[in-house]
Amino acid sequence: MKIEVITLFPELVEVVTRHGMPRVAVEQNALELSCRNPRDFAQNKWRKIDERPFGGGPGMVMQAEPLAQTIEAAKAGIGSEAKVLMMSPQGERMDQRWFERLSKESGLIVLCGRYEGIDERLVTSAVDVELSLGDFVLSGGELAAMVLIDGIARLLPGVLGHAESAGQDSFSSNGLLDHPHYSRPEVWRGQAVPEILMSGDHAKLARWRLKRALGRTWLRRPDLLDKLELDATQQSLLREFVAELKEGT
Ligand code: 9D3
Repeated sequence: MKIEVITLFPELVEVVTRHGMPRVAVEQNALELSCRNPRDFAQNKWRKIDERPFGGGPGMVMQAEPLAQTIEAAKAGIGSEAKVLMMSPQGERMDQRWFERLSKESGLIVLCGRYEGIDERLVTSAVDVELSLGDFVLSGGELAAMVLIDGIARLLPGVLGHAESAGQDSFSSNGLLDHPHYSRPEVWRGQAVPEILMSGDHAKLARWRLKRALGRTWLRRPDLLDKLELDATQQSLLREFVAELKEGT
């Protein structure tokens, strides 16, 4: 996949491919990231691409023309059919389904805003979808773009043992939170790992992990459970979890 990021801070966004899964994706030629700076398309010698908002108000607005030209240049490089995403607090909230959908595209153009916002005429004429990280205020879209790139990189075919590991994610395979994890030593500062992990009984272990995943989701994210249709096994495991919890208190 090719991703072109349009940003006033290209050196910030490029950092995402220096580490971890996005780096592996680039090394394996599954991902190609390039950044374009709209300042390179400014129409003045100061490379200024922001102006005061019509109608007044605080802050500055990114102007339409330099952004339009940057998007056109990106499309020339990546293919004119590439979707244009804009990172925006007004956007649809990103989730794992968005990453899965977008990971199937061959090219993406990701527009990052700074200042108060972007001239709305550019947004309505050139942006296909606005995506948000959530209901909090950042100072620009770059970190959101980096989140998107990281989330997509680990889903690209050829990256990691992509099928195994990505398939077992919370939110992806069964829609539940993850079960807890334990590793060596068997006893750490007086705390032993749950006995079942040492038993070697794989069927029992799978049930235990599913029970813990269900229980945690019930405790911490009941909204996720509401969206699921638990099968009979899952329902009885969750009932066991709740019963054991009540015994313990
Ligand atoms: C405090 C300024 N806000 C006025 C009510 C508007 C505003 C403008 C620009 C708020 C944030 C930003 C910059 N944010 C992003 O570009 C952004 C973002 C975010 O702030 N939160 C969550 N997801 C995203 S994606 C892009």
